[in-house]
Amino acid sequence: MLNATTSFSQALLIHVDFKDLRQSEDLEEFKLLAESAGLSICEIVRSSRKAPNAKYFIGTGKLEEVKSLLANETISLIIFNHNLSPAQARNLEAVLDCRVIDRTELILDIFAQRAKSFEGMLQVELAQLKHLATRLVHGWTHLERQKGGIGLRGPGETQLESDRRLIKKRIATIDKRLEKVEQQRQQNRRSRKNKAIPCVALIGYTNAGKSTLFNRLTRSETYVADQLFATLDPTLRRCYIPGKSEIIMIDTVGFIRHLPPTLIKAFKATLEETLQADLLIQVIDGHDPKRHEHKEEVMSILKDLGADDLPMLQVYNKLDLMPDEIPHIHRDENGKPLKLRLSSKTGSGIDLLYQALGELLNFPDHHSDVAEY
Ligand SMILES: Nc1nc2c(ncn2[C@@H]2O[C@H](COP(=O)(O)OP(=O)(O)OP(=O)(O)O)[C@@H](O)[C@H]2O)c(=O)[nH]1
Ligand SMILES: [Mg+2]
Repeated sequence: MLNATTSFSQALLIHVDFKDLRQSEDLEEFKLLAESAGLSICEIVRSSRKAPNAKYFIGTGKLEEVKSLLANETISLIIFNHNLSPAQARNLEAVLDCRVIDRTELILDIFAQRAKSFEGMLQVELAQLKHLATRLVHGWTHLERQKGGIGLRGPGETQLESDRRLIKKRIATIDKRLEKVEQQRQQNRRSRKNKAIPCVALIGYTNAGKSTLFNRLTRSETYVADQLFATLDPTLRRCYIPGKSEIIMIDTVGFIRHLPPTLIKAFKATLEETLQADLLIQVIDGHDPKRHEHKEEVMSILKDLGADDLPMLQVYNKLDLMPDEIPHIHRDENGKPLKLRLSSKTGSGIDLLYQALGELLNFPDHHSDVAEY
């Protein structure tokens, strides 16, 4: 697998604010992403623009600033908090003489470091290759245009063509392997459906606390960390709702603003697991000032996946950080649980979550179960 960001690389981050807020990214999140990739942040260069510069993304003044920082510090990697066009990335590397990666590549790199399952590793490699392929295709057509047609192909071009062929071949191999894994997954899903055990999937923005809640509910020890994309592979466990019945809980990869489309596509198979769930629990970091934006981002990704009409319970997590709030179920006009406040860390409010799950999954009441024994 490709790895752009080797551990402890000294990185220079470039963050551009745009007038149009929809185009803007979050600087704090960018820093956390770089740290989650194991990088140490050496410098941050900020700029604000109306629109990206076509050639270098940033303006020539900023480019000079970056150049002088490179001359004075040991920086081995430059990262943009935006996606660069293939031409911009090439121009920047040529003029700065330093490795330049963009937001998509940074996220892909974190995924590459985290992937543990066979399927996860294949999916990340597929996304990386597809990202690489777009760059090569652009480079190739660009060269082709310059050279002007048949009989004039130079050695560089031939190299690009054979690289493209190799990438295509590898993509086809991975596709085939993933297909097999997917068949296995469907088989497992069918047998679960036959047993009629309800499935509940935890979804939400990265770092919201999904795995912490998962561990509490299933008494397991899935990796939890104050890092973005701590979880990559979906994890399934059985879990008992006290006094009621058994369910299957699924912990999933976190979502992020402007998730690279190549990644969404690559993880579609995994996320389809989520689409088969009987209920989604959207975990929201109730303490995060950006929680509303994050919630909207999650909803828009769900919509893209065709999962926005699944029944959903919103769980506002990290209640322990909000001393004025108490665990509470918020219901809709029909009395159906809609939102819930709790703390996965301390466990306060978990009893309310069990209650809400029992109601939403239409489990018979606790007492009728007990009476049978
Ligand atoms: N104070 C507090 N911290 C919490 C709570 N739940 C989770 N955390 C912390 O939030 C951070 C992220 O938790 P995770 O459970 O890894 O979050 P996640 O949603 O699974 O994150 P990804 O797998 O990266 O998408 C960790 O440092 C947790 O200890 C909570 O209820 N209260
Ligand atoms: Mg997690």
